[in-house]
Amino acid sequence: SDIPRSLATIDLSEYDPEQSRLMDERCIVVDEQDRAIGALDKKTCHLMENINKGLLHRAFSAFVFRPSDGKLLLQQRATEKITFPDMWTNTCCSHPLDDFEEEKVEAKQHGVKVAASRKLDHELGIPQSQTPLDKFQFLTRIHYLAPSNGMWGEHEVDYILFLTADVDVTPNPNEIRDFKYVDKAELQAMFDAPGNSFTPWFKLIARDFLFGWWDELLKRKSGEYVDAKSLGDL
Ligand code: DMA
Ligand code: MN
Repeated sequence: SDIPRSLATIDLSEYDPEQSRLMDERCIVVDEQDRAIGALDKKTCHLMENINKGLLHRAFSAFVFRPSDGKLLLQQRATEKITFPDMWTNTCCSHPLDDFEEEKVEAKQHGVKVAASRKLDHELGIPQSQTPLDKFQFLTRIHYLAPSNGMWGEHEVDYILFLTADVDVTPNPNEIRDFKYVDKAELQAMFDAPGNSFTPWFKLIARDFLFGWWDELLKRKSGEYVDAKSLGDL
């Protein structure tokens, strides 16, 4: 399938200026087989009106685990975020960008790993020296669609990446309201408690994959997690 011919846009003057600026980033537009077919700004890619015409882009979801106790680092998205504000979610999500040649490299999921390292630094202040590309484990990629608030939503091929590493977190307040490390029981308690809201992709990944993979990870002292039914879900 091709990029739809006429696409909607919107005025962002009512939103946070920094988050509005980031809407100019250029996402990689893909077809249902995750073949890159072009590039469009993040704003265009995240309007439901365009998503409903089939517009789809490439993304990653990174999960950082602490080696000492196997706890997962969660973040709560900032109120300033235009999509899914204030929701709890996995360590870091974003997009490999068409703006950077390296982030378009598909071999060994190089591009999404480069993007993950860049955004772990940007959102959580984690120095890139603590997130070397060869430490990321690619688990699988999932195709999902989820509306957010108002006119906004997500429609992505999302690459799931695990990283077991000690990291120093210095949150960027424009991106992140809060963060915490949780074990499986603590995460389950958060899901069960009234009043917490979670991003739809995090709920989906937790339900279908995370708890099983997490058990596997805890069994392997080395943190060297391999395999997964890679690419099975497209
Ligand atoms: C988008 O995340 C990616 C996924 C997997 C939902 P995001 O909204 O946090 O992206 P960004 O931080 O670039 O706004
Ligand atoms: Mn997206």
